[in-house]
Amino acid sequence: MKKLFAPIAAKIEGGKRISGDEALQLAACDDLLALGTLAARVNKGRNGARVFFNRNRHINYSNICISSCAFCAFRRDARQQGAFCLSPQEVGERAAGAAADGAREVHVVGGLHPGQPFSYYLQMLQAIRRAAPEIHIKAFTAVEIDHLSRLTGWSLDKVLAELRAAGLDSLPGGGAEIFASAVREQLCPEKISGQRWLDVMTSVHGAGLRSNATMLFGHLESWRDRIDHLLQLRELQDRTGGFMAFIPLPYQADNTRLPELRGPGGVEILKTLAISRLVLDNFDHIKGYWVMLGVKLAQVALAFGVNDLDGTVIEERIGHAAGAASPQALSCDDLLWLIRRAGKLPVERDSLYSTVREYGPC
Ligand code: V47
Repeated sequence: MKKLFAPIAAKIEGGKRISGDEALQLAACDDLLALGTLAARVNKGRNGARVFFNRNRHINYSNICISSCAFCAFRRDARQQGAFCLSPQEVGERAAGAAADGAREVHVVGGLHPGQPFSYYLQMLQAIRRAAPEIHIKAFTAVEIDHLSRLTGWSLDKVLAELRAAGLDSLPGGGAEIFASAVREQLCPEKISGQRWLDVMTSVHGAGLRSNATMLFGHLESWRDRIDHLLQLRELQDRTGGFMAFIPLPYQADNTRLPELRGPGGVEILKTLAISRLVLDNFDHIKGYWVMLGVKLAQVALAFGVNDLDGTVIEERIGHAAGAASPQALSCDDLLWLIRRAGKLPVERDSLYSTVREYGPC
């Protein structure tokens, strides 16, 4: 393996782009630490010792969803026990509470609701804007945007323009899952295709909005599927430059319809993070989402090419419904401690990665 690894490592160190086949060869490498060191070096070239975090709050406006994805433990049918749908005013109140606690961003997502009209989503954004005028509204995955386009019969551009006028600032990266159609067919047959997810993001970026991108991994997909997912994101990023961070999400299996899969182990998670850093040479940030990674592995991930720990989060429901063992929230002190104890420099950022405050080593 060393024979194969060295020329690919040299290529990366020389600033050259690697191919899908080369990425697959890296995936076959069982020297985890060599991969991690390489990814960490690439990250250091971009971000130095700086590790970003933000003060944010997740708000799930509803778990009622017309799609029934096999991996999702969060969704409910409208009449099922535990189903909920917040009013725009309730979402606004949560945003006001978040702002009062110092949050700069709300991350607002929900299921594909069968009954709410487009005005519900506009009112939700307006209610947040009224209740917390300064807060950055990162809301609605590409899957929700597609739903709203079908609901209204409007083009993606018109839907995005209306949402933007009501207060939308950027989009999260959820709903990408894994683009490979054969796996998607088993995992989430009712969901939009991988190509449609990419088309929505093309419109999002074309409208001047920034977004993130995710990949759900460690379920039915192969390494080839993962690399294919990364290459499609890299290709779109070449065209639009609109992605800020890439966020690999390890599968959490509890209460899903695929519980026997267990999800990836720590070695596989670190390897996937490192390879993401190495393939996505046009992404500035690889986010280690501590909710899904677990807090301690997220800290270790800072030595494997990760340069962002997301944020305080406050109330996470999607990962925890599926058994994520992490806490509901981290304080700023927790995040500072984790980053410093990894030998890095914490930087509080805003939602578009402008620096809010640089913290020293201790
Ligand atoms: O879209 C659902 C995934 C996503 C499970 O953009 C699961 O800044 C693991 O997208 N196991 C929601 N993952 C989370 C998300 C996100 C999180 C943090 C930051 C950002 C950002 C985006 O979680 C869903 C889906 O892909 N998911 N169920 C599960 N059982």
